[in-house]
Amino acid sequence: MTQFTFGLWTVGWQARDPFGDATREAIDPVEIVHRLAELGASGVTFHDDDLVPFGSGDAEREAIIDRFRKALAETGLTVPMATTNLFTHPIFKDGGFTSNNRDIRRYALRKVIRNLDLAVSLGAKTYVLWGGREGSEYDGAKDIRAALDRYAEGLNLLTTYVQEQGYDIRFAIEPKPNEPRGDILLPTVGHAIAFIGGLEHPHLVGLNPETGHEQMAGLNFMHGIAQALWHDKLFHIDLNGQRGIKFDQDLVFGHGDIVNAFFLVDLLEHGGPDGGQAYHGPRHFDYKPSRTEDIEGVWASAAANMRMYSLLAERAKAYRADPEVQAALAKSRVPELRQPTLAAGETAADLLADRSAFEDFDADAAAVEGFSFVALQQIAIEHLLGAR
Ligand code: GLT
Ligand code: MN
Ligand code: MN
Ligand code: MN
Repeated sequence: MTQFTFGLWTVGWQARDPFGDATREAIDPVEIVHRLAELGASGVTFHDDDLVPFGSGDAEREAIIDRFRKALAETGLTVPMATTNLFTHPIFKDGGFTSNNRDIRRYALRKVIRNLDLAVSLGAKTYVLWGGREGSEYDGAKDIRAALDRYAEGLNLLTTYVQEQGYDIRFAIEPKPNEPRGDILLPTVGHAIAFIGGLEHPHLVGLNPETGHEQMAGLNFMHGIAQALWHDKLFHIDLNGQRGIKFDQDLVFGHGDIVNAFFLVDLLEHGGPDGGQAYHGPRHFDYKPSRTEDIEGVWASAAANMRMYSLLAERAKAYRADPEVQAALAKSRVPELRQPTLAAGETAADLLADRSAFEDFDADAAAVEGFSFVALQQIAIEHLLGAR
């Protein structure tokens, strides 16, 4: 069974935006747990402040956590991931790990560790870091190299801490190009992967890419996920929908670029060795029920995410199983790319000695043949539309 998970902050979003007030009441996290379980989700994720309101005292915090644990036990919902809110409180207006103010950086680290301890006690295996406020509006206001030093310092502290504690948890950086900051540090999957390579414990740090965040930068989300898999860095995933380069829409999964969503699901479900799953973690939806929706619309939109994923998985399965698709893939030479360009043991000298590769190679003749990519795409779209 596919594991579907949702953040408390997704269905719980009250739809306050920069131009308008909330259109919905807050929902008790305990109710969210029960409703998600009824809808068929297997897990729930949260920011510290989604569960325990900022500024709650220790006794209050314990009481809230106890109620939450009880709801989890009653429903069987798991907590595979948790994260920290380092963006809502005004203290974080210039960031958490990379604020110019050192005291704020120290406070941010403490806030993360406090919720990390809770996350581990609830069984979470992934701890997400979305640095939405880590960035700037003004190029002269932030020393970017120093900020990256501080970002790395924070992650190095956390990876050392979890090893000292013997925790079985890894960190996942969530890139985003902009919003709420004018420019956010580690803006894309590629930037984050490069950054991880410079950390002290890179094996404990991977990615939590979000569909809309890559698409806001005009990038191909499926390509980003494929590269994260190639680096063994797809620790978690935030699925949602986005229509083009504009503000972060957080639509239902598949309600944005559905063709890219189809190929993404195909990759996750069939991109592994022997056509199996390429990613085994939770299919986590980080969407926002649109501001126009009432509470009924909230639960309908939550169900829509799971339904979209399941429908796309069904369509991808039919696509993979279709002999015409296999023939079209072969005609387009898609499987041929898996064949190494050099023969086993072949050296540069051998390649240079191979006259058939160059001197006797008829480039003009080889250029005539087309790749039939359009025909392949047409079959894929017909499967996506249920026309095959
Ligand atoms: C916030 C952000 C999301 C992140 C969440 C994790 S918070 O809602 O817009 O994309 O995944 O901090
Ligand atoms: Mn988003
Ligand atoms: Mn978001
Ligand atoms: Mn997200």
